[in-house]
Amino acid sequence: HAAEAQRTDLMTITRHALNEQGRHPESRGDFTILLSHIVLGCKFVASAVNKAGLAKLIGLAGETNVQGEEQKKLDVLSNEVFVKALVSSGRTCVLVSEENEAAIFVDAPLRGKYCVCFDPLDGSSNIDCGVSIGTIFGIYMIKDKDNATLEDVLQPGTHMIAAGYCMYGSSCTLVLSTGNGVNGFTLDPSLGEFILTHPNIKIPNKGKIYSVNEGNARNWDAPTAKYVERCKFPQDGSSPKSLRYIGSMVADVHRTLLYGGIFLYPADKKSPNGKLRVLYEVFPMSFLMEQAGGQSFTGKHRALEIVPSEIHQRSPIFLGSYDDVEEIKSLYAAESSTA
Ligand code: P6P
Repeated sequence: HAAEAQRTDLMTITRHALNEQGRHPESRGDFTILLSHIVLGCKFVASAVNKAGLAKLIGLAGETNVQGEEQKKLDVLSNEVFVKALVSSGRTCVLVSEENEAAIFVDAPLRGKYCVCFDPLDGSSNIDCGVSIGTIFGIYMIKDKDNATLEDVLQPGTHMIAAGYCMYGSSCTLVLSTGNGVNGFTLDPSLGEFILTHPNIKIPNKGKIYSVNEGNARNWDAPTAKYVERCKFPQDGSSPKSLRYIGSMVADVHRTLLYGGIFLYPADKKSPNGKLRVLYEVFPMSFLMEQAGGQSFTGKHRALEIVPSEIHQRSPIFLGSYDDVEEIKSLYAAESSTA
């Protein structure tokens, strides 16, 4: 009967959000409505990514498909779908997208109380070879709905109220936190529903994997170089860590979250602020890592404590298992104490 009950007791992401809403008696369900529109965007992208190879959605904008229609690049298409879904939800006020140079301010009739920062299709350079890609999002509350300004999306990551990502891979998995732990949902295409498959995800305290683009090694600073050296040649006689690097942040972070280990995109001589963007890559992934019992560090301080000054600002990032990040924090601390 238990197995039967599980098959019929479908914990969809919407039902899960409603349960969470119960923790906020004052809530009028606005977040659940916002989430349902984010989920709609993810379902659209999942479908488009799966068809990409067939419908020639991949490749450069301006190409025409078999019907001779002009094709939009998948990341452009995904961005349009997310922007329209978020605006039409009537629950957003300011949007920041990796695809839009300027922030989007929602007009009064549809204005709501949330600000959403998102990368509609992160890792899109990997689409053509079928590597997993993803959508990443972070959510703030507006400060004053009738006076939305850029300050509403230049808040530190500690002010985010929710964050998540959707990975489009062998299966479509949406990982979400609203500040009460991390839960994973898998899209059941036959239902068109995200079903809870990974309740209360906790990252192992220590992992056996490090994830970094070794091709940048000659540009690393000393603490990063020393940390990676220790991964390969442990001083305590333990076995070396394995290197796993997919080059798609959502896939590398998802593996780190489930298996443990550390993901690094350090600053280097080429990119003094690293490559990854604060508002819609570093903050959401750092939020999730902390909620799962891990941590996230910039090389100077806790990543969520960055106070952004520009919406597409970048930051170095070291995130993952608590003990692994502690080790690189101690190397940076040692360097700054001798500097
Ligand atoms: P590199 C993809 O282009 C991306 O933005 C992230 O998804 C990924 O983690 C990173 O860049 C990969 O960068 O320099 O190693 O190719």
